[in-house]
Amino acid sequence: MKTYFSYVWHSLIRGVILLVVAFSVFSCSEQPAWPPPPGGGGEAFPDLKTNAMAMQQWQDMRFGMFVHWGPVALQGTEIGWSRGREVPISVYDSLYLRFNPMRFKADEWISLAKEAGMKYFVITTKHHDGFSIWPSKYTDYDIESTPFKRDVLREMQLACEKHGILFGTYHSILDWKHPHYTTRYNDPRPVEESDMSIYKEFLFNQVEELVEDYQTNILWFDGQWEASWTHQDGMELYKFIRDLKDDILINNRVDKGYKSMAGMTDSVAKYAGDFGTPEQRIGGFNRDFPWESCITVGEQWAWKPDDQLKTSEELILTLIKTIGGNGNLLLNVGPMPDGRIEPRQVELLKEVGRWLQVNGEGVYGTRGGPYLPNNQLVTTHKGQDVFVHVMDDNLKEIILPLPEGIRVRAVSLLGGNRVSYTTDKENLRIEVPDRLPAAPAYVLRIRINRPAHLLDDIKLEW
Ligand code: FHN
Repeated sequence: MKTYFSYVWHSLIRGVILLVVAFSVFSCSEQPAWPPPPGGGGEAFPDLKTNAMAMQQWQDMRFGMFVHWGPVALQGTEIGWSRGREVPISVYDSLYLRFNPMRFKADEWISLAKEAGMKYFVITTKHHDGFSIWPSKYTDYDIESTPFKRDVLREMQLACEKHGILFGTYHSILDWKHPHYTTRYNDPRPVEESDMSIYKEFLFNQVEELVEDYQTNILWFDGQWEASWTHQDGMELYKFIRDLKDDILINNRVDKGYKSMAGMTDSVAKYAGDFGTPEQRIGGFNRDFPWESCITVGEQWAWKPDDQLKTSEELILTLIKTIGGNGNLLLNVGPMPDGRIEPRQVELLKEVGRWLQVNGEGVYGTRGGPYLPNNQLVTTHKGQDVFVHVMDDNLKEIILPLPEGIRVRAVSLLGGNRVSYTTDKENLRIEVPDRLPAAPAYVLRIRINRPAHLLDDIKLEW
């Protein structure tokens, strides 16, 4: 027999369940439906748009590991560029015969990426020097012809899958070694007998291997700038890849629209590509076209003995300024010839990871703004939260303009407690807590009364 008490109790439980369901539906409905990304196949394929879900997931990740590696690590000079320059071509092109990185462990690299707070991974499959880091069906100048023989790319793919890190690949369009690529670099070989149609078939075949055999999720092209590669070639390659795998992301260096300084694309309608690629610099604030800064931990892309490395503070501030501009950061390490990432770089990445363990809520799944960056702070936002990344720990008060209709529900310090604040008709005034986490930046979370992505960009007048 049901007693009155059990009836009341069950009604209460049912009511709580209904409330939880209603709240979760409402809060999910608060999740922003990000505007469709503008990129795609360019003017030749105007209806071929960037895969919106793939782009949203990639932007949510915000932070990835870039790796430039190959037999050139034996020399310690720059990959591709030192061939025929600091290193005679005959010497450079024979390095693979000595390449035997016996201490290479893909799991170690990806475990480090994970500990650093990186969510995706991009490795050079073939750089400008033409060496393929997987056993390609289309060349013998590849990993299978080295003493090491192991399929580095497969091992990286499997390690990424094991650790839940998105697997991506860098591939150089230009190839200064291939006989049919018609632009030479410090190389006396004539090009009269060279046939770009033969080279393009080789390039497309290798790209198909990366997509079909290794299921890459990101094709990070480079080396698009020489006359041998045309705008039409770029759009054709973009379409070819998307026909193979629709939910892949392809950067703007597949085509000719890359603007070197800004790293963005001259015209998204004209040129193919899904995201912009400012290099060795932090891109400008841009919520219209997705972008990613690629930056080295040291000064060289490939490993160099005693390279001048950035500090962990510099790396953390670089990450903050990048996401504050609505970009992703692809941070590059150059592994050593024995297959290890050098201990100095390992420690730097672990430092970044420790900062992200406290402040990751203000990074992952966010977008830049709504307050435009300045020298003291940048902001990111997610749902009804605005995150203020404060890079100046001398500030005693932070004043943020409040757009009409915006109400502040709470302010708190990530990794800390609630923070005192006052509001008037125009501003939010935050009293900076006395005790702050370790430098180089602390993050405040401001919960407001509506989805922050609806706010327009707000300029800070200070
Ligand atoms: O020439 C390359 C360079 O070696 C490196 O790969 C960077 C990073 O993507 N991209 C080119 C320089 O713009």
